[in-house]
Amino acid sequence: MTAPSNSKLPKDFMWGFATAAFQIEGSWNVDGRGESIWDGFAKLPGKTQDGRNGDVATDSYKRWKEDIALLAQYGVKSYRFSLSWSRIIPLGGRDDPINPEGIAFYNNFINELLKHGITPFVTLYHWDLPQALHERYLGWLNKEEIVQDFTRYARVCFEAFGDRVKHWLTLNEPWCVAILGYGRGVFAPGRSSDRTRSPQGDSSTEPWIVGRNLILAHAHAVKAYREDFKPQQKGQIGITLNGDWAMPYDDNQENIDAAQHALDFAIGWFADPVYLGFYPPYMREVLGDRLPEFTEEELKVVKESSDFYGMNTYTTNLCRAGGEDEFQGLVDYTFTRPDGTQLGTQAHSAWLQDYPEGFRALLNYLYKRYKLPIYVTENGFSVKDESLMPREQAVVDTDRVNYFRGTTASLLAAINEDGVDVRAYFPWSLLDNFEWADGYVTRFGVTYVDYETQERYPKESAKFLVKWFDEHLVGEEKSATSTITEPA
Ligand code: PNW
Repeated sequence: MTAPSNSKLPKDFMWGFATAAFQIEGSWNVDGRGESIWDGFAKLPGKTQDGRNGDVATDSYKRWKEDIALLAQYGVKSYRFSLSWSRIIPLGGRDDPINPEGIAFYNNFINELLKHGITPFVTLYHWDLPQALHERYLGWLNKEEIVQDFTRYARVCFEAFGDRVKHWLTLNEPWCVAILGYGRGVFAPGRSSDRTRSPQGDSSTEPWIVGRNLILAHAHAVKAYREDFKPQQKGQIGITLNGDWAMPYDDNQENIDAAQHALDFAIGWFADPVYLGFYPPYMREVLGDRLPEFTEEELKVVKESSDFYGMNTYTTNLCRAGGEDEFQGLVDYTFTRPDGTQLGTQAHSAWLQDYPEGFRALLNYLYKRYKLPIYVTENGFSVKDESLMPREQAVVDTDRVNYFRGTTASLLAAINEDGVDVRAYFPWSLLDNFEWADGYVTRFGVTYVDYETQERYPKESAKFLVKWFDEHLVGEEKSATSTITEPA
């Protein structure tokens, strides 16, 4: 039975799965790769929940063909992955040598994707800063150096891969880089004012400086692309931001305001400068001079420096005024409603509950405010205690299936009923993988990874998504089979 056309996705809608280099590649010291800040950080005692690191991860540097075969089997149209800066320029800097083996690896990878008719969606920076840049000049804290080094790295990538890559993301989730890396100190490089956590750092100033520098690095890479590559390569480039829907806890005006304040700090901090050309006034009010300004010259580069809105989103928070946490805009977050019920199903990650209505509301909010096509570059769910289950049980990931049933319905409603221009949807993640400070305890994959054998097993959620997109995409015959086979 075919669904009526208003319940279909628009023509050319892209879907596929997302990953990031450090979370899957492993082979941290192979073929000339340099060290990244996450290599050392994950090996420090107490930094990951299970004490494990990214040395092997899902072994995807070696099993890349297998990963692509899996994508082809799922019948995706697109794949979002990131490049490892330290494979391409091992020491990272603008005068440091390029590693031909790094370039060759991603060339082969991209060619293999294209051979299967899968469109590459490439992130330049998913948190794995070359360690040498942190040692030389404190990485993202150093505006002059990092902007030039990141721009050169971006140019090297456009030059090497831009003939085939037409969808670029500069930075993944700058909020996480700045707040979790330089404020809370739970992500590399682990700086914080909390001296039980870190010998160095100042959580009251560094995150805001890093945020400004991330925006500038992004903007200069985009400028380079638009001036020197886009005319021939004709691709699109933008940034991708994390941000969850914020709902007032109740009808009190102060809580209605609090929800907007939460959005200002989580999303507006980056999105307002990049799309509108100024910081949210509420941030200035709270942070005063600690929020570093852009010069006139800088603002010209920053404003309108993204061709689309790249949206990573997972959940919804109920917001109450009077919070103490500056990183949340002095807003209190909860999942418990005034009547004591929970907003949705709890994930393994403490910060995540399933609330699909929030996904639809956020799509509407972003489209109204920033008025650009939206690419959903991440969306996913970690099932509670999944890593404690035997594999046979873990692949029956009912809570994740319900999550994707909800978000796909919201996606369709936002497009067809609300008129939001959404062009792509990338569930996180293709595979269970290295979940940063959680180590391997938290699984986000639609494919189960047995970390003893590195064998991959499709979960029910993969089957659900494959079938759902099969039913909702219009047009051409799909090249891949949508029957999913289990490994022998
Ligand atoms: C994103 N939070 O990170 C990242 O882009 C992925 O690399 C990651 O694996 C995925 O989401 C799942 O966590 C986040 O604390 C990390 O709210 C932390 C938060 C949100 C997103």
